[in-house]
Amino acid sequence: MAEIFKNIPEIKYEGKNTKKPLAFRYYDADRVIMGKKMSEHLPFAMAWWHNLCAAGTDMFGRDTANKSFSAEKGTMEHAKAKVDAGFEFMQKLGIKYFCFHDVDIVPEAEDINETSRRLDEITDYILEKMSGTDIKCLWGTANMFSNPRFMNGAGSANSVDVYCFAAAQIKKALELTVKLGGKGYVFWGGREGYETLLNTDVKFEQENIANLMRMAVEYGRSIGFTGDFYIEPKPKEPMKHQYDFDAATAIGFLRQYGLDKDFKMNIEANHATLAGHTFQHELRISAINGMLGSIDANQGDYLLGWDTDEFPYDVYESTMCMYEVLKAGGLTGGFNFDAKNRRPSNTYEDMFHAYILGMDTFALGLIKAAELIEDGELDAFVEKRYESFKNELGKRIRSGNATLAELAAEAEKMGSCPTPASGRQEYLESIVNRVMFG
Ligand code: XUL
Ligand code: CO
Repeated sequence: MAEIFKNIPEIKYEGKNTKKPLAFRYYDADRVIMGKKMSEHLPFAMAWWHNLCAAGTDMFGRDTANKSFSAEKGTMEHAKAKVDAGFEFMQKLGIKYFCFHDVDIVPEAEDINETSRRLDEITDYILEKMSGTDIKCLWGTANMFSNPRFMNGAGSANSVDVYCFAAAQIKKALELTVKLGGKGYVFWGGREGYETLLNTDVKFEQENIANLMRMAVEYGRSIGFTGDFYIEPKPKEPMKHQYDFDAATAIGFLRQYGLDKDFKMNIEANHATLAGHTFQHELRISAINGMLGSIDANQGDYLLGWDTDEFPYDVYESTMCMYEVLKAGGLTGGFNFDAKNRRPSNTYEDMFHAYILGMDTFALGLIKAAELIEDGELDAFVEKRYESFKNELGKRIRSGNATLAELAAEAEKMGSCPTPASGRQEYLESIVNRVMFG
């Protein structure tokens, strides 16, 4: 097999002082942090669509990068060249997982039967490439947002015919995920929402989405899929309003329709900020509900109101992410770089720089999060902050046995409320800085 990324060596850990551009400064796969290797804490994944398909096209201009990999685009030769490029790329970086949509791995045909045939062929080829490597599939999904047939939604479509196409794509993508040994299956509802309530029956659409998910779970389990299904919340874009607005909304939806045993969240950093939350907030809400499954690791831009899908470099954010992940006992999924090079970063080398940046940002975040936990001051503060609930009355409140009248009587006995204690936010932020830079 001819080398595609010529002049790019295997990327190695060289330490933070190295001046070598193509090297890890923080990601040291075998380094043990809190009893586990970095590579186990951080199961990184390559996103097929951004890395092997996206070439810099935006609303105002065409491709800037060449992702033909020496084959003609739109052909099965090109699909195979992308597989070759993807495996060489992952091997050079030591990435052990990949994520894909059905239409990332083959050119979509007019007829869905032909698309399915192509998908069978390419997944045979991917399986061949996987054998003899330790590269695995993290999750698969069906793209139910690009094709014009989904302009009115997929699971939320107003047409039974379109709904059938969504079902067919999910069925096939589940079969492919099982064939490739995928750990998870994602639902990202890009077209599951509305532009205007003037033409939309929200309850009807949500029931249909839930039914489609239920059928997916039933079918997936029947063909041996034992992994997690994920909802990937996002509040908007492409739709004005998307039903899976944020983790709290998606978890409520899953519980309402009895899907919560089979689903977890796939939390994307940039989606969190679009919803007006921090990344950490979305992770915390998922974790406390037992639904922290997987992560789409990227970063938004606070000055821009859309999903910029940048490679993460904000170490505060990755630290607080890893703080949540460590406290939750790790992920069942992994860290998928749902991120793309900026349009002017258009060379093969830039693809490597992007992943090196992302992997180093999360490695550094892991190191700092472990230090924060080992330091213990934040935990001790939180523990102390709620300590009044350890008295008899507090215990009765916590166990759900107190009555409103009893508590009111207590307040009346006190007459005026004792001065509440400070939340010490600025002090706690200075502890974070001490651990980050001290
Ligand atoms: C879109 C997005 C998707 C999902 C998979 O914002 O994040 O790429 O991750 O469909
Ligand atoms: Co994503």
